[in-house]
Amino acid sequence: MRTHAIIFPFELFGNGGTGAGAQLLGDVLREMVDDGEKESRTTRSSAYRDKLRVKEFGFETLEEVANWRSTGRAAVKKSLAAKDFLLWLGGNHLSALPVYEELGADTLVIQFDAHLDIYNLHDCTSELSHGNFLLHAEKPLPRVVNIGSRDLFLSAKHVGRTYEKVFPAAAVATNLAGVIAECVQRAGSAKQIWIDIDVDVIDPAFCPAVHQPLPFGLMPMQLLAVLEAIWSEKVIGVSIVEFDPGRDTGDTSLNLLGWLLEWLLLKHHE
Ligand SMILES: [Mn+2]
Repeated sequence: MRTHAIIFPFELFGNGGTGAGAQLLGDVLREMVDDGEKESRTTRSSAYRDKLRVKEFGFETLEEVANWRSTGRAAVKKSLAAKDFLLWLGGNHLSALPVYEELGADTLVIQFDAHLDIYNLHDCTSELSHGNFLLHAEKPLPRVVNIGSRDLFLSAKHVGRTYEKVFPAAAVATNLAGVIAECVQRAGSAKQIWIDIDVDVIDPAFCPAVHQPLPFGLMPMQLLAVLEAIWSEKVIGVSIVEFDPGRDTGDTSLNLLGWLLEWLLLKHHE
C-alpha cells in the first residue's frame, strides 16, 4: 500500500504561520527520501521510499482560497478510494476539516489536541474558524475521541454533542494504561481509524512552535505510547496540524515532528 502525503498549508481564520509548518514538514519528507537514495546499503527508509508520493497544494490565488474546502475534500476522497495511506500535513486545525468531512460515521478519529475545537464562548467567532470547525462540519461526523485536552471552559453537555469521549491531560497523567485500554476497546468497534494530531497536545516544553500553548501537555513518550498501542491495519491515515516554525526554539518542535513523521512511515511500511 502506498502512502500519499498531502501538504495542505491552509491557514486562514486563525493561526497564520502554520501553513509554513505544513510546507516545512513536506520538505522533511522529501529530504528523508533523498537521504535514503544516497545510501548504497539498505536502510530502513527503503521500506517506504518508493511508495511515498508527496503532493503539495497552494493557497496563493483567490480561486485556490475560495475552493479550499472542496479541493481538500476531493483530494481526501481520491486518496481514500485508492486505499492509499494518507498523511495529511495541514496548516491550522481548520485545514483538517475536509478530512473529517470525508471519513464517515463508521470511522473512529483518535484526536490529540489540547483544545476541543467546538468553542462557542463570547469571545470566539461564531463563523467557521480553527477553534470551532467541528461545529461547522458537514454531517455525519466520524466518531471523535480526544486525548490530551486541557480545556477548562466547555460544559460536558456541549462537549458530548461532538465528542464520543474525552481523555483530558489529567487522565493521561494518572492512568495512561487505562486510557490506552479504552481507546483500543473503542477501536475494536470501528471500521477504520484516523489519527489527528494537533501538535499543541504536546507540552510546550517539547513542542513550543504553536499559537495557543497550554501547560500540562503530553510528554512525547506518552504520545508515542498511545500511537504504538492503537496502531493496527485499521489506521488509514494521520493528520498533523498547527505547527508554526516561526515560533519554534532551536528547531525543537521540527526535530520532534520530523522524527515522528519518519516513525509513522516506518510503522506503516516496515
Ligand atoms: Mn485544535
